[in-house]
Amino acid sequence: MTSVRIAASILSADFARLGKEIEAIEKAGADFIHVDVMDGHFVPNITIGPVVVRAIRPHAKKPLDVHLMIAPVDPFIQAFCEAGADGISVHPEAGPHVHRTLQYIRDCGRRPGIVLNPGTPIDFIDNVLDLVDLVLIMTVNPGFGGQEFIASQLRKIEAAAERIARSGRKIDLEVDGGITPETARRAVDAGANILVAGTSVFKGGAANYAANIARLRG
Ligand code: S6P
Ligand code: MG
Repeated sequence: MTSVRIAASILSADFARLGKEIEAIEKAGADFIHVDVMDGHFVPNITIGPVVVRAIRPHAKKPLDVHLMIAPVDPFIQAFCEAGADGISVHPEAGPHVHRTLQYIRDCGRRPGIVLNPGTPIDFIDNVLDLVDLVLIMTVNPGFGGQEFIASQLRKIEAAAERIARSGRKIDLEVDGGITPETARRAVDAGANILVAGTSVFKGGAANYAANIARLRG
């Protein structure tokens, strides 16, 4: 499982010291910095906006993997692009024209991603696979860190992996929610190559980050 890449979700970092936390988690081996953007409307929590992405940008050497859980999403894409997001992932339920939204992210020079909630059918990726660099399968209902992995989504990860392989395009398959060393292995066995983890990487303070990440790599 050594080739799996880890996207550290700063939702579980110390928000009073975000810059330092990002530097520490990168030093510990994180491959991406995952930024969870929530609006209290699309999901039942409020987190951060473009000004925070702009503020953390200079502290991150690794790509900022921005997960937008906001609706409507379209009016904010440009702001996140300008703030320094490298990848921007959107939910198909977050606007009326997900195809157009993904095209717009590409036109901004960013990596477009499509995200499926646990209740969203796999078929939602079929007509946009030619547009995306990333498929993100949620293994919790988004809104909060520290939730339990929903094992029924393993079949969806497998289905996404098959469809990505059939597309012939190089598309990353990311999994987000409830990732522990045990669920990491199951997600990777199902076909994931990027794991988002918050609780399990930031636990115990900076002295433990490298070991936490190493345990997820298996
Ligand atoms: C989960 C959240 C996710 C996160 C999360 C993962 O509600 O919306 O998008 O990336 O931070 O956290 P954890 O604690 O499950 O690893
Ligand atoms: Mg996320």
